[in-house]
Amino acid sequence: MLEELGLEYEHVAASPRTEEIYSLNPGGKVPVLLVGDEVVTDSSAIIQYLADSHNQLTYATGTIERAKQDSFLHFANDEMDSVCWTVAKHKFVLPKELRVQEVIKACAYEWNNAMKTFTNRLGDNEFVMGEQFTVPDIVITHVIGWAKLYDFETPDSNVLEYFERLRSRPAYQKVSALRKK
Ligand SMILES: N[C@@H](CCC(=O)N[C@@H](CS)C(=O)NCC(=O)O)C(=O)O
Repeated sequence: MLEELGLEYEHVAASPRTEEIYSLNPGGKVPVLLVGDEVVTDSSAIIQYLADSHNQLTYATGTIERAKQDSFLHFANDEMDSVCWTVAKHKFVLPKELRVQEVIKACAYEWNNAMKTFTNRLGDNEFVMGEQFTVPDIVITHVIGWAKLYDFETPDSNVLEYFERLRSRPAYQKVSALRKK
């Protein structure tokens, strides 16, 4: 979102569950956004704040468009991101004795259901909200990329075209290169 907005920022490649991060986020999770002395945690809150405070890449609060935009954001978090996060937990995050391999099959099933819903919700739109690129497009593109790491399928249709289109954006390309360093 910082790149999409063309803002200047400092990126600190901090690891989760370190003293540095616990001092900013009691959950020990990354990312965190520092704005002066203030700390904002949780990716969706971070990118929505950046969009709102710059009045760009978002519809205004209280509009029907914003309700629909938020609906895509909740859908992405509840039905896409949570599935990938559950896989991550059972592959490498949880203590070994708590990991359950069968859960991963259930997640693949849930992912495919989410993709059916998303195929219908996206339709022929360029972005989820139509012609306007907004906050949920960032989250959804990120999560589809994440799902590919687990060999979850992206329907070879409007969804794949959307993913390739969004991934080719200069901001995405720049941040991907940063992550590979
Ligand atoms: N709700 C948070 C979740 C962030 C999250 O789970 N981050 C992972 C890294 S991508 C993490 O810090 N994991 C460490 C842990 O779970 O202890 C968000 O949306 O930013």
